Amino acid sequence: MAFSWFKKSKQLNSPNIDDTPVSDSFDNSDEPGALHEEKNQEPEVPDTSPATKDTTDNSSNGMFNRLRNRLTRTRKGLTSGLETIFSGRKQLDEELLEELEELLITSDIGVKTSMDLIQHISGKASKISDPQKLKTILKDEITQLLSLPSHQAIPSPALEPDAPRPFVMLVLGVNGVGKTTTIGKLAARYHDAGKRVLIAAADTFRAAAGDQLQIWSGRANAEIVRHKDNADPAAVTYDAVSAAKARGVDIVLIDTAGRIHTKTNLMEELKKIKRTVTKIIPDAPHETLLVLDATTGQNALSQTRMFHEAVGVTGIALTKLDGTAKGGIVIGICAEMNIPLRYIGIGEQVEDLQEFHPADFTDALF
Ligand SMILES: Nc1nc2c(ncn2[C@@H]2O[C@H](COP(=O)(O)OP(=O)(O)OP(=O)(O)O)[C@@H](O)[C@H]2O)c(=O)[nH]1
Ligand SMILES: [Mg+2]
Repeated sequence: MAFSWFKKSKQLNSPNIDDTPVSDSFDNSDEPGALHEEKNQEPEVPDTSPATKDTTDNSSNGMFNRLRNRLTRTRKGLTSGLETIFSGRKQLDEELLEELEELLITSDIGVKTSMDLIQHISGKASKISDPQKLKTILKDEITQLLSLPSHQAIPSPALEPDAPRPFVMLVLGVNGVGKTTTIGKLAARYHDAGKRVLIAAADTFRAAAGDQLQIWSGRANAEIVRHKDNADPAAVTYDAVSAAKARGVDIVLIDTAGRIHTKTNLMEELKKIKRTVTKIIPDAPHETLLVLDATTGQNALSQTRMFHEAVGVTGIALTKLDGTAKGGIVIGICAEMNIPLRYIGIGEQVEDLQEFHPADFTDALF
């Protein structure tokens, strides 16, 4: 069924994805409650769930419950939005599709991906007579979108049986996105998997950064290589990777600054760190992990393009999905970037980093 809606020339660049300036600070302005009416909500995961009690249940059920719980804001935004736009209507017409597209864009799925989804849904319009049916079809479409072979990447290459040793992971991202926290969580995960982990404190810009990392390394039983504040990050990297090689460490995690003293460009600094790693281990870094903050919405896409162009990103970790109604950014990243989303951050605790599994994510979202 063709809707004239599709013939309308839409502004693909509005909001402007490519030209969005990269935020130098972390945008905390997301107020999910204000985005959508919160009527007709689904029942929440009961308060007795492990996530609510903040105890750790790492069974697959426990992890799924925690994921579902932490995605509550995004889920409520989507489901109550679907109810609202369907209220008083009996069928999926052009106007409803426009409102649906707006809802998807508000959830930060992205303009292009939202339009693609709407196009598919409009083809099934005759089958959609109530919000529940619409929800099912939207879920199917998103599942299909995330099921493309390009999104079925290995979630944790460092834990693959044939992973290089030491496996060197360079962690990047603008300031405040959650790099250090993600490194701490990864270090704990790798330690629990029986790996010997070393952290390089190559963020020498912020005085407290090394201390923060020291605390995380203590929690995760990881070794740490640290120099004085304002030391050369490449020198820290050199010492850390050399030590890892000499000591037979399995995994090296390099924490970098999101912001540096003005004279040197951040990207130039990162390139230098990368060259230093390569000097010691020619095929390293084996992973260049970009950390993105989900609450910054579409800005995350422009950050990805910027870092990828400069240093070549091989994997993404998307943090703070618990703090936003805009969790649709996961779908936007998967659909628009050809870089695997490996981890999602759903809280500040060590167990709040999960490998990204598209099917679980979609189930938790609806
Ligand atoms: N709610 C929530 N908070 C998170 C998550 N990941 C990180 N944070 C918080 O975000 C804040 C910034 O995290 P950091 O790890 O210090 O970020 P960073 O990128 O290392 O910051 P800089 O070193 O200043 O560039 C901290 O308060 C973290 O606890 C997450 O998944 N959910
Ligand atoms: Mg940091």
